[in-house]
This record gives sequence, C-alpha cells and structure tokens, in this order.
Amino acid sequence: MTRSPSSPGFWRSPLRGPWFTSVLGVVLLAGITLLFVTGLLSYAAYNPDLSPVNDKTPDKGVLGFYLFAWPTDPHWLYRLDQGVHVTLGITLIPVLLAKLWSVVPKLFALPPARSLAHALERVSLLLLVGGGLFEFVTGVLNIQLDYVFPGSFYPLHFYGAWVFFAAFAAHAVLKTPAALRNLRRPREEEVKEVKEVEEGDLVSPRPDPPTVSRRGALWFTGGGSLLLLATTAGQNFDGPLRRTALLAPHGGADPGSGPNGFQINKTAAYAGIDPAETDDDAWRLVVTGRTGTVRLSRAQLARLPLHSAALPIACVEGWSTGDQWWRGVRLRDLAALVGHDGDPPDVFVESLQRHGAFRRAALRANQVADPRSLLALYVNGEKLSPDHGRPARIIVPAAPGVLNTKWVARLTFGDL
Ligand SMILES: Nc1nc2c(c(=O)[nH]1)N[C@H]1C(S)=C(S)[C@@H](COP(=O)(O)O)O[C@H]1N2
Ligand SMILES: [Mo]
Repeated sequence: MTRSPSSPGFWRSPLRGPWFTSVLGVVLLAGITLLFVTGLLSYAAYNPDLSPVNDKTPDKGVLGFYLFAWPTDPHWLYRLDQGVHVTLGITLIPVLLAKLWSVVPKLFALPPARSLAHALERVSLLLLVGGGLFEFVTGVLNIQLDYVFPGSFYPLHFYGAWVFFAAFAAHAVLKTPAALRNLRRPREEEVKEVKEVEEGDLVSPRPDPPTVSRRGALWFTGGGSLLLLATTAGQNFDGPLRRTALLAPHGGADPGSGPNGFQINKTAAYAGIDPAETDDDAWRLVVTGRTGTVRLSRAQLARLPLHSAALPIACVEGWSTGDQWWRGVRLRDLAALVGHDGDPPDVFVESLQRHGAFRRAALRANQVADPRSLLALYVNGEKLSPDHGRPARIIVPAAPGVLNTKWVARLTFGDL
C-alpha cells in the first residue's frame, strides 16, 4: 500500500502536536516581530525617500509611510539595529525550520478547502510560509554571497517583509490564544483530546515509538540556534571575538594589522579604483553649492580645520566594527565653503568608482549638520589606506555603511 503525504497515517512522528508547535510559535511571535521592526528601521536608515540614488523601490511611498529623518544619535544606532536584525534572523532559522516541520502535515491535508473560511486560511498560510521562506532566503543570500537572487535585494526584501508580516500578524491573531492555552496543557490530555475530537492533523493518529522527548527536540532546536548565534555574533565585535564568527560572510580581503587593520567591504582593486587617480597630485575634490564650485587638492583640504570623531562602520550585511578614530573636514564646513552657512542642506556624494551600486549616496541635512560627520582623511592616526577609501571618505554617525562613501570625488550640496 502506498501512502501519500496527504493521508492521515503518513506523518508518524510522536513529537508533533499542539504543544510543540505552540512553543515554537510563541518564540517566533516575539522573534519575527523584532525582525520586522529592526528591518523597517534599517530600511529607514538608508534615507530611501531622499534620492533615487539611495533606493529605487517603486511605490515605497505607500509602504514607506513610516519613513523619517534617520537620526545621528546615538552614534551606534545602526550598528545595534542591523546587528540585532541579522544575528536574530540567523539564530531563528532552526526555530523556523522546526516550526514548519511541526505543521507540515497540515500543508498536505486534503481536501484543499472545506469551506470558504478554510480556503482563505490556507491561502494566508501559503503567504505566511512562502513569505517567511522568501525573507529568510533573500536575507541569508544577501549576507553570505555576493547577492545572487534575481532582482535587487532591497525592494524584494522590503516588499516581501510586508507580505510576510501581514500574513504573520493575521496568523498570530488567530492562533496566539490557542497557542498560549496549549503551552499549559499536559501531553496526555493533548493526545486524548485529539483522539476524541479528531482535531488530529498535528498529532499523528498512529505515531511511531518516540526516540526523543518533546523537550529533547526543543533542546535540539535551541541548540542549533545557539550554535548559529555563537558562530555569527562575533562579527559585531573587534579583536579575538571577531574570529569566532565562523559563519560570517567575509573571509574576503585581509585588512591586516595596524591603524587601517579593520574590516574591508570592497577593496580599491575590486571597485576599479586606479591608484594614479587617488595620488595626491592628481586627485581634486569638487564641491558644488549655492555660490558655485570649488576644487580642493588633498593638501588644501588638510589645511582646513580638522576634527576627530570616534565612529563605527556598520554594514547592512550585519558585520560592524568598534569605534574608529576618524579625522577630517566637517561636512558642514565644506557646505559653508560653497555658500551654505549655518543651516546646511542635503548633499549628494559621488566617488571615483565608475560602476557599482554604492559608488554614490545622498545624505540628509541633519547628517550634514552633525559636527561628527566628516570627509575623513585619516583613521586611527594614519592616512586612510587605499581599501578604506584613500584619499577621502565620508563617515557619518549612526548611518549604515553604504552611506559612508569611499574614494570621494565630488560633493554637491542642495538640490537633490
Ligand atoms: N565608493 C564606494 N564606497 C563604499 C562602498 C562601495 O562599494 N563603493 N561600500 C560601502 C559599504 S556597503 C560599506 S559597509 C562601507 C565599508 O567600509 P570599509 O570597507 O572601509 O569597512 O563602505 C561603503 N562605501
Ligand atoms: Mo555595506
């Protein structure tokens, strides 16, 4: 006799049942809510509504209703937000998989729909499962690989998040009361009730003998999560801790030691920066604003008032550095050079790089105005290395790494 996944006796694990599913469900209720909030904040941090250069997501207007001017305080805001988002997302993978495993008989149940309400519920479950897998897969691809998914990560992950979370919220409203009840119910009652009431789609009617207890299975899931946490979280810290991040994406370029010896995203070679262009004699910074354009050599820049700020680099991919000591010219001083005294406007930053998504970025007026926002020439007391953006890079407090443009060539104040 061949049995299909939709026949009642096909799924035999004695672990399945409302209690096991409910424990995982309650963990995901808290975890995915936090993922959604930190994800939306992370998106806001890009200033996506400022310029199409920062983000081209069409019609984010409706779903971007919540966007706001991303603050510059506290200076570790993006580091914390994105660190939590990525680390938590990775840590929840075993819980998500266990939850899907625990309800898999329901996904195959026949008939597909017993009533209109049941049909709607199953469609919402498809959005929930599909949306959840989509968000986790695109997220992991974006941090582990040079993103390979067709289409740009930002709009896909952003739209996907809204679809997923809408289905998730509906599911949570419907299921949380029962889930909380299930957590308090002893196992015997669960089995008995299922036999009597024939709510048997989670509990197997003919279970195999147990090889592990339900608590054991939970420990196994939690252990998987802890293992992922322990091999990921280190990417947010400096020193020996970073080496514990075995699963962190960037074996990439070795930053070496010394003042410039911290994580490198794209190297100068990868970005196609010709060393001759960054040479002190050849390079000029072009600054444009209300009163026109000025061109500055590196030596002229270095004679302007220089200021220091201790700020981290925090990448959307989830890694971050501790505070580095940057030294350079304040962005608001550069704005003042071209006629924006007092109240600086937004700025459009362009680098020497000719191709690639992050070769330019727009910063909001509040970021330009912050005295810690610099066009940095030095880091940790030394000239910027080629890979960290020589001769000059942007550094802004609390901003995502993508806004910290390296190899800067041109700043345009106002009129974005
Ligand atoms: N011109 C240019 N600037 C850039 C990028 C880039 O690809 N090109 N990458 C950005 C990203 S995504 C990050 S996280 C930071 C990393 O800075 P670091 O390599 O000095 O650590 O640089 C940013 N500045
Ligand atoms: Mo980044």
